[in-house]
Order: sequence, then structure tokens, then C-alpha cells
Amino acid sequence: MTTTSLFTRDQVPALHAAIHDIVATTPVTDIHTHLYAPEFGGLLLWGIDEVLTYHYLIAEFFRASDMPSAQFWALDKQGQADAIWEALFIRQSPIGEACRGPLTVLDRLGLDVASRDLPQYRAWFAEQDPRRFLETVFEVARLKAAVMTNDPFDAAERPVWEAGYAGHPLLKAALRIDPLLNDWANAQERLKGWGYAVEAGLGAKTLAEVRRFLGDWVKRMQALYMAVSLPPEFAMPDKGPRGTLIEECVIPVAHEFNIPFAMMVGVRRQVNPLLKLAGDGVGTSDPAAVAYLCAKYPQNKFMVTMLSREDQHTLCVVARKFRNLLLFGCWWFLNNPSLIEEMTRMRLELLGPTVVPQHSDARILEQVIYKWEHSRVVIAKVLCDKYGDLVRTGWTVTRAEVERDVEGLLGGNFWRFLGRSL
Ligand code: FIX
Ligand code: ZN
Repeated sequence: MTTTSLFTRDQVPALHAAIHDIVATTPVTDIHTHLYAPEFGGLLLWGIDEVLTYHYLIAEFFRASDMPSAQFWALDKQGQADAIWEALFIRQSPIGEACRGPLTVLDRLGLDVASRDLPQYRAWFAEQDPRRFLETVFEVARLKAAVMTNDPFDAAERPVWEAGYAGHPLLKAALRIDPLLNDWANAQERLKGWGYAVEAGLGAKTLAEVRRFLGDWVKRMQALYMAVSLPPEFAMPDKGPRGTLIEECVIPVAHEFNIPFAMMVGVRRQVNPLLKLAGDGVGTSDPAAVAYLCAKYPQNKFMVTMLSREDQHTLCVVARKFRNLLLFGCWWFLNNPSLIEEMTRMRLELLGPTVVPQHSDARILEQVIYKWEHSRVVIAKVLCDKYGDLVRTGWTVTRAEVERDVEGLLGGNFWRFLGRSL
């Protein structure tokens, strides 16, 4: 089949086959992950014990097991992985999405899932070299690049940047500024310690110094965008520190460097602190805050994902009004086949192919294999319906047109929104 293949209303099965093939094979830019380049040492998580102790699985473990949380946290990584394997994979069937993930990973890496032989899986992973393995995993997942989450407030990460880390061909940087926008009192102390003349009150001199801080780190990281996660209460305008810092510092610096400001809205942190990283929850948010920023700053670019299912429709309508807004991903508790399908359908119906339907949010290297394979299948299913409806009107579709649209959905739209190419 060539790129000029033309599909008519009489060729829906062939069209569907082409869509599945194109979505499965088009290289992805994964625009939000928590992966790191190997130069960041232990920050790049990989291996079966990391895969099994992913915080999604830890949350599920505490539902399925009666082990006291203190006992679980006292175990070493391998002990935790053993406990999770036993509770979620052996004593019940691993039908949840977070459980299915590791099984897809093992199978696609060539391991025997049917054997249920965790020690054998461990032995296989122990033989891998992280640098080569990173490339292997990106090949298996068909990723051409992924964007990291880079936090200058992180004591483990910061020194790598300060030592002159020079970048990685597969992993790009994004400047994450949660501590600055969500905890100004502590951030101010940190900035002062790093030589920025900031005071608790947000006077003109302090705001200028915060802008200098942001600019320094955008340059140092060559950040593709700045990003923050925000609680359900996030509102704009806001006369408090967060609103002031966004309007007086983040917006002008983002404009100066021509990079988007990404807002991930709706996370209620530490609903159950006993679960540590697994203890965060969700609340509904107000997409009007996004509309306010898009309308007031038309020369700025915004990327937004919202965590609650309830906010998705209103957010789509906001995006219809503002070309400076790029919707992305099915974040966290939304990254399940049924919800990816619902959201992708709604977005394509309201916004056409002008969105980035998915990011992986991978924290552990191998997760990109399952997160992308599972999402690609759902995206293809939705696209089959959409292109099918199209040709049934009498419109014709070429393979090249589907390839063009899918390239955009799987990352091209992100690069064009940035005004850059990989
Ligand atoms: O804030 C974020 O970027 C979230 O994605 C993470 O903090 C969260 O823990 C996660 O891994 C969700 O998938
Ligand atoms: Zn994330």
C-alpha cells in the first residue's frame, strides 16, 4: 500500500487496517514524563523492581493487602516488589490497568509472562546496561523523544545541571516550578540562598529577581516549556503569591523565550499521607482560570491538562476559543482505556486533530512501552470511527492524510505549537 492509497466509503475495512498500522508505527514525542537521561544517575528509574513499585501499584497494594503501611515502607525495594507481586498478581488477577502494564512490558521485552517467574525477570533486567537499555526501550515503544520534568529545587537533580549537563538526543528538558508557585514562603528562602535578592513581599525588585531565576534556568536547561501542577482551587485572577508570580514572572519570561507555560490542574496532594507518593488525589477545577490567562495574554502559549473527568468538556470548549491553548494528555487517573477513549473522542469531535491526546507520565523507563502501546490502540480505535464516519459522507481519505494527522497527534502538534522541530 502506498501513501497515495485512496479510501472511499466502500473501503472502510482497508481504511481501518491502515489507521491501526499508522498509529501503531508512527514515532511519538512523549511530551510529559518523569524520566531522566542516564547522566542523572539514580534518578533514571528502570528495572522490574521499580516497575512493580510504581506508585499506582502501591496504592492498589494497600487496598488488596492488610499489611500495615509502616511494615511495607520498612521493606527494601525488592521486598516491596515481592509484596506487590504476591498481592496484586498472584493472589488476585492483574486486570487493573496499572497491573496490566508490567505484563505488557515483560512480554514486549521478550520475557515469558506465563511463567510468573519474578526471580527470572530480575535476572534478565540485572544484565541490562542502562544506556543501551534506554535506546532499546525507546525503540520498542517507538519513541523519538521524551520530555523530562526538571526541577531546580530538587537537591538530587540540581547539581547535575550545575555541573554542565549537556543534554541528551532522546530526552528534552522542561522547567518544573511547583515549589515556586505552590509554596512561595519556602521557595523565597531557597532563591535567597542561591543569590537572588528576593524578599517575602512581592515587590518590584523581588519580581525582577524571580524573572532572572526563571530565565537562568530556562537557558541552562534549554527548557521546551515551563510547567506546574496545581490544586483544584487554582483560580485566576489571584492577588496571592501564586497569581502574582504567574502574571508578573512566568508569563513575561515565557513570552521572552517564546515557550509555553504548561498547567496540570486538579491534583489534591496527600489525601492519604501514609501512601507517600501514592497518596495524591483529585478534585474538580475551574477551566475559567485557563480562559482568563489565554484571553489576557494572547501572545503567550499555554498547554493544559486537567485531572478530573468532570472538567474535560468545559476545557475543550475553552480550547475552541483560544488558539494559544494546546490541550494534552489523559493525566494519571484518566490514563485508563475507557477514559482515554472518552476524552479522545470528545477532543477530536470538538477540536479536530489539533490536540496532543496523550503523554505517558512514565516514571520508570520501561513504562513507555505499555503506556504508549495501550494508548495507541485506543487512539486508533477512535480514529477508525472518525475517519469511517468521514468516508461514509462520500469524502475520500488518503493514507498520506491519515499519516499527516497521526504525526500531529503523536507529537507533531506539540513541536509546531512550540514553533520548533526536533
Ligand atoms: O505532577 C505530576 O507531574 C504528576 O504526574 C506526578 O506527580 C504523579 O505522581 C504521577 O506520576 C502521575 O502520573
Ligand atoms: Zn507527571
